[in-house]
Order: sequence, then structure tokens, then C-alpha cells
Amino acid sequence: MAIYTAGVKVEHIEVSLKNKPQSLLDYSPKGTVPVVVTANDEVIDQSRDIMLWALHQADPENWLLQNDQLSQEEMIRLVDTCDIEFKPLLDRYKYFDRYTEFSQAEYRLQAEFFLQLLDNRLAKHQYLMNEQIRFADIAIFPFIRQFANTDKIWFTASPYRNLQSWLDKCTNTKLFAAIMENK
Ligand SMILES: N[C@@H](CCC(=O)N[C@@H](CS)C(=O)NCC(=O)O)C(=O)O
Repeated sequence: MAIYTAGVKVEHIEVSLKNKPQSLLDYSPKGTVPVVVTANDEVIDQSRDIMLWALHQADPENWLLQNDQLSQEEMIRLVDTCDIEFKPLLDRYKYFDRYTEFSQAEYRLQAEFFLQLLDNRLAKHQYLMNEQIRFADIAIFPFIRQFANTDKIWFTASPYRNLQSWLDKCTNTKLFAAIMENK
């Protein structure tokens, strides 16, 4: 979505994760997608960094809050909290049968700190930073979508009302529809 919004041209090569091509592993031995190889042969293999790479080239909707350094830093910290603290708990909640230390409900409870944190922000404005979609919304909502889809009945009945309507807004954007169509 960041690449699309920035209008950066990329050649998109889909790979089979069950049969990873050697060229992928040569560029990025950890073998996960997405990976960007730039015109200067620089390798970027974290989604967050790929988004920043695209938006630093063009940011027509000011997703990076370029005129407000403090908010920009706060936003990047929020995305890092999602990647570093929330995402491992999401994986445990989703694949609880592979992680036997706690039950699925316990993993969910551990992850709820992040739902609450987002819900509190969304009580103040429609999106995570202000009244418009920004980098943080786009970087975080796919993970909340995965979380919600793990047990839809639980998520719908949960007290995170602001988060629920924000997730609806993010998934109902034209941008998301356009990206999913391109897949
Ligand atoms: N931290 C990486 C995670 C990338 C990642 O785990 N990608 C998954 C697909 S969404 C993958 O390639 N899995 C295949 C594998 O681990 O073999 C990022 O943000 O880009």
C-alpha cells in the first residue's frame, strides 16, 4: 500500500515459500518476503523499512507527518511496538498449538495490552495519529485484521469499539481494495 501510494515503480516477482528460489536466498538469506532490491542493489527485507523507503521517495498524502518530527518519532515507536511486542503474541494466539507454554486465551490476554493502547488513541481521533490515515495505520491494521479474524466472535464482542470501527474503515478503503485486487 505504501509503494502504491508513493507511486514508486517496482517489478513484482511472486515466489513460492514452499520452494524458495535461490536468487531470493542470495539477496536475503532469512528467506522471508517481502524483499526489495533497489536499483543500487541495496537489499531491504523488513516490511516496515520497505514502506519507509517508498515514502521517503514520495509521500503525496503526508503519511510520514513530515512537518512534525515529534509525531513522526512517536508514530515510528508505535509501529515498532507492534512489530516487536505485539506481533510475537499474535503469532502465539494464532498458532497456539505450536506454542504450548500458555493457552490460546492466555496469549490473547497478553496481546490485549496493544488493543487497549490503540483503542485509547482512537478515542481521541479517527485514525491512530490524527483524523487521516497515516503510516502507522497502514503498518498496523493488517496485524489487527489477523488478530480479529482469529476469533471473529470474540473480537466483535470485545470492548474495543474504537478499534473495531477503525479496522472497518481501514479495510474499506479504496486503497486496500485496489491492492487486494492486484494480488
Ligand atoms: N519481519 C519481516 C517478516 C516477514 C515474514 O515473516 N514474511 C512471511 C510472509 S508474511 C514469510 O516470508 N514467511 C515464510 C517463511 O518464514 O518461510 C517483515 O516485516 O517483513
